[in-house]
Amino acid sequence: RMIEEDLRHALATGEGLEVVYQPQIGSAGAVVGVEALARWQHPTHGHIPPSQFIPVAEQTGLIVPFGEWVLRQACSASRRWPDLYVSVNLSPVQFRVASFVDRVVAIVQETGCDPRRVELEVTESVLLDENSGTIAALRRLRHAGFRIALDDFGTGYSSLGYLHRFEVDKIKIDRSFTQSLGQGSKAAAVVHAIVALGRAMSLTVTAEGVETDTQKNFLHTAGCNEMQGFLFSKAVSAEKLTQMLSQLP
Ligand code: G
Ligand code: G
Ligand code: MN
Ligand code: NA
Repeated sequence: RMIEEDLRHALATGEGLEVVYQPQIGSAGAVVGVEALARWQHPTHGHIPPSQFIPVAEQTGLIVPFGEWVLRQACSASRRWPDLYVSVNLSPVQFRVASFVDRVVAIVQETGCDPRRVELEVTESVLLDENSGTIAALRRLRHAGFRIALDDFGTGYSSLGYLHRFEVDKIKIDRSFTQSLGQGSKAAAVVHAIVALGRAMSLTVTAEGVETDTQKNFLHTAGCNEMQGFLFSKAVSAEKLTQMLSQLP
């Protein structure tokens, strides 16, 4: 696999890899956090999206050093934004490493980052991996101060059974629901149900993929706590984000 060798090289040298940050907006309209998203500029193929290289990294185990690299970058960068939290995506594969929790804790310590400002995003598939020690790992991370967000909520198996067994702080409504708003009543019903569930369980509810004012207004009225999407900003470099924040009133 060419892409594997090239990714290994990129990781060893840092060449072509970057972490960008997409703002998350609170209900009062202020930026409250950012999601760290990996970018890879390949020397000959150009931009390769995460949807292509993350699966390769997962199959080859490279996701373990890659995930640690992203976390370290995000923690270091976030020291410039002390009022914001930073969210980092975790792959289920990272949870299979026995020392995973210790390594995550070591990275926040090394970078001088407060774990209470770090949110770890996991997908529903992570929670289905019942025998892997994942549940114990999530509990330990939470006790170490990290917040846990359930990403792509509603697209996986959506067994609601795990919500009372796993301690999570936030659910992120998948952008497929956001983007179906205004196309009939079903998406609206799903969003209302997720917000009600989140409120009943004292979870923060974030909507992803917000692109229009109509979607924003609907989500705001529905009681969604946070929003993220191109309407507010795409993911930008750490430098650009620092500049954007300094220009806000
Ligand atoms: O912008 P976007 O194309 O960046 O991201 C697509 C998907 O790739 C995201 O939904 C996210 O789940 C995944 N992704 C992006 N960056 C990372 C990362 O650093 N680690 C993991 N595990 N997934 C990531
Ligand atoms: O972690 P995850 O699946 O949720 O990552 C977010 C992904 O969604 C990234 O690929 C990011 O570029 C993308 N994204 C963020 N905001 C929007 C948006 O408003 N519209 C669309 N179509 N994609 C978005
Ligand atoms: Mn995410
Ligand atoms: Na998502």
